[in-house]
Amino acid sequence: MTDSVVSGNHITCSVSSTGACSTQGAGLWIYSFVVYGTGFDIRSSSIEGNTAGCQRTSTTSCQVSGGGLYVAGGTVAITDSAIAENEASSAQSLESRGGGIFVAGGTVTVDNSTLSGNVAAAEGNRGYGGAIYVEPIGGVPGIADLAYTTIAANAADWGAAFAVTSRDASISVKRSITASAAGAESCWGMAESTGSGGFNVFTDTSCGVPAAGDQLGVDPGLGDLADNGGATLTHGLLATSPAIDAAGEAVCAGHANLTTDQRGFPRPADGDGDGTAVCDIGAYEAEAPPAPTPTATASPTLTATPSPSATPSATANATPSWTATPTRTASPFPSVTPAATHTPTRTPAVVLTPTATPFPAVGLAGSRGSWQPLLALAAALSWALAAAAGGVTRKEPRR
Ligand SMILES: [Ca+2]
Repeated sequence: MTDSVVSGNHITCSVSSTGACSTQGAGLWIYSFVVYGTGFDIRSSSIEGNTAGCQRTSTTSCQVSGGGLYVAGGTVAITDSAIAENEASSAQSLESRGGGIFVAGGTVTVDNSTLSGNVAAAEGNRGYGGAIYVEPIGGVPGIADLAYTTIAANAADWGAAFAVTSRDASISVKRSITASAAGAESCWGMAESTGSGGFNVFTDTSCGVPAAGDQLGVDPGLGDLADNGGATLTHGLLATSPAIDAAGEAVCAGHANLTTDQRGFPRPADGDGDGTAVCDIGAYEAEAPPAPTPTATASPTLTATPSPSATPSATANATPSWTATPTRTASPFPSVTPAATHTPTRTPAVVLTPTATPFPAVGLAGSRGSWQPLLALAAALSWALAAAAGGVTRKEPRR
């Protein structure tokens, strides 16, 4: 089934006698296609707004299974499609299971698709698996395996997104978004189911053992279910979504390599604009942000930017190199010229023996006898003074 729409169908049952009443697959009921050696493909199609319910009398057991799609064995592949706003519910039903898809044995693979707004609800809180419910049948395990899929805004009494009933039933998701209302548990019965194949965004922690790349308890940043291009409805990713470029691979490996998203837009794209195109988690690939358009700016006023002052580079405290201690050169001692021994030659003192020099006779009349000694004394005195001054050479007196 390709490029098709299955929408607005409704089934119900009503019995007035004792017995069971069951409704299955309001949109599609697919029975064991593997028997005929092939699977059943749903591609680029929408299964929307189908409802399964029942009318029950007081003595009737009523079960409602698969609002959008009921799979009984075989292999079903869903690609590039939307399964939205289907419902398995009735106020009177004993049990409602699989608002979007009910898998009763067999394998359903889902790629590049959106499961949104599907509901499983029943009287007495017995609605299970808002988007998908899986159980085995007749010894045939039931398997749902999802990749690059967005599961959002589904609701149920147990397992807003997924519910399984036994070890022979499993739901695994990888590189997908599972987002439920605040406080709701997305998964029920999956503690023993593999659950995560990695690189998922979950709004809570109910979906089994986490794997590498999982983001748990995280708001995936989804837009409303809308026509974002392509043939089917999708949840766009807000610019702040943690799913953008977070799938951990540049080749988007679902059950086959996916070169476009659910809408047909190329994937991967460089949604975070870091220069590397990585696949986004979920069915929607955010486009690369537009390159900033340079706006003409008025010629900038040049402000003198002070040149940065050079940060002084830490100089290592130079350890002063030891200056060579000057080699003492033997200072030549001044040669001492031995002082000439002065041997004073004593000039023998001349011993003067004053001799009375006879004064010339002075003829003085009258008083010759009284002037004589006085004149001699004066002459001796005069000579002695001249000798003391050195100016007189005295003649050695004759002997
Ligand atoms: Ca991307």
